[in-house]
Amino acid sequence: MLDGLKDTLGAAVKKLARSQGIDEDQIKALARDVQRALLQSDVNVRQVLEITGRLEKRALGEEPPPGLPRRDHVVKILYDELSGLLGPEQGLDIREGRQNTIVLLGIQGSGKTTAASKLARHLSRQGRSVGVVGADTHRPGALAQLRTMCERAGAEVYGEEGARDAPAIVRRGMDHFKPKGLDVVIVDTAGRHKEESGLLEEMGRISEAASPDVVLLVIDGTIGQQCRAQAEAFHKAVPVGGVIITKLDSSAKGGGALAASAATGARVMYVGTGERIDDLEAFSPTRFVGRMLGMGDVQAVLDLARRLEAESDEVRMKRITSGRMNMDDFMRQLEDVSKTGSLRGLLESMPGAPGGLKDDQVDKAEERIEKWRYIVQSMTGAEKSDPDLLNQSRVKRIARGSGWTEGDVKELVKGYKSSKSMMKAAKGRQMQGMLRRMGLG
Ligand SMILES: Nc1nc2c(ncn2[C@@H]2O[C@H](COP(=O)(O)OP(=O)(O)OP(=O)(O)O)[C@@H](O)[C@H]2O)c(=O)[nH]1
Ligand SMILES: [Mg+2]
Repeated sequence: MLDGLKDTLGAAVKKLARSQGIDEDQIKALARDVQRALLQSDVNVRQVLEITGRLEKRALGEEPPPGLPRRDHVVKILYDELSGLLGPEQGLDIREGRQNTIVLLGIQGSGKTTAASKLARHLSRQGRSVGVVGADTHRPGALAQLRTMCERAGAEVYGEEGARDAPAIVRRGMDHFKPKGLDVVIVDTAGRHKEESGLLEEMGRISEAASPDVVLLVIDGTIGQQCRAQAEAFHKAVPVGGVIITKLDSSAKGGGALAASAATGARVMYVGTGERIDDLEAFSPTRFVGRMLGMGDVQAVLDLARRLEAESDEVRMKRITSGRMNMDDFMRQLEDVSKTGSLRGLLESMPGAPGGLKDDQVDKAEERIEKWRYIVQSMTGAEKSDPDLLNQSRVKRIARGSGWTEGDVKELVKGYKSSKSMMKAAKGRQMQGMLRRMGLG
């Protein structure tokens, strides 16, 4: 999959690994190689320039944690930036003990019917019972195609030969499966040409009939960066919870497709990598980038960097006390505190906190940290390092992605901001005392 991108990026990393000291020329050359690789993969020019601009700036400006060779640090920055381009990690959330309904949308030929059966197969392999509703009333033979493919997936198909009213089929299909207590029901829909606004309207009515837990948009990866416009158009009609990008095996433009979808805030959850029923992969941005860079080389670097970064708390503390705390620092502090069980101490040290805290107040605070953890996971790398970026539309996207409300996201931002200014104000000695009380010193 995406061999071109992999070859070019892999070669750039190898070139860097072979070089002796790292100087500005080498970093510039790396940025150029990355630019070329991304553009060839049809990533949008603006995204490419943004990412290579940041790569250069960070590689030249940031000090590696003590002990990490500069060269490895640069590889790690490259890895960070590329994963950031693909958005946060997010899989399909299947709730246990009830039926989960998934509606697949997408234009004609994008790969919906194939994806429906691949997904049915994928989920039944995980031990889940799956039913599929065929609601494509436009394409002759659609139901037969679905039945053939789903037979291989071991999933029952509900369909009505010759019926015309797709939303009504969906309603009856839902009634049919409801008493069976399945784990998942997948609805395959019709895709006509993208210009037809009737398609989007019908999608709305199907979605109403199915009341899905999640709508997945199926996009043909061979269209590259045009994915963005398509994802946006669909999202206006129906809230899209995730994306499946298909045909990544037969396209050099897959990188652009992935990056463009992520840029809309949609999560790429699966990628199709072939015509066979097993050619579906759960998509993980970090794993994907690792593979593109040649995971063998990169994993060791990342492990080392992580270890050294954990050791370089000094660096982090300096950042925090100089008022440059980022969202990761904030969460790390909260997590360290809740891990060491000194949350009570922290809460009691907060200005305005009542003297003796009740247990349920501590429990509430722990719940809140848990909630915030999900919210932070829905932020992009850029948002985490600069939470000032969080405007209304980003807050909305994060709320949608994390499953909490916009109010919850704002509460986190407020908590972060007050903690940031408190940390800045409490420098030096005072800071030490406070950290100790928080279980950090
Ligand atoms: N190479 C490759 N081909 C794929 C992949 N996914 C789907 N296809 C092919 O793309 C074509 C269209 O797939 P379908 O699943 O029928 O697409 P659809 O969206 O259901 O099409 P309509 O129902 O007509 O809108 C078929 O020939 C599939 O075999 C993939 O991941 N890789
Ligand atoms: Mg179809």
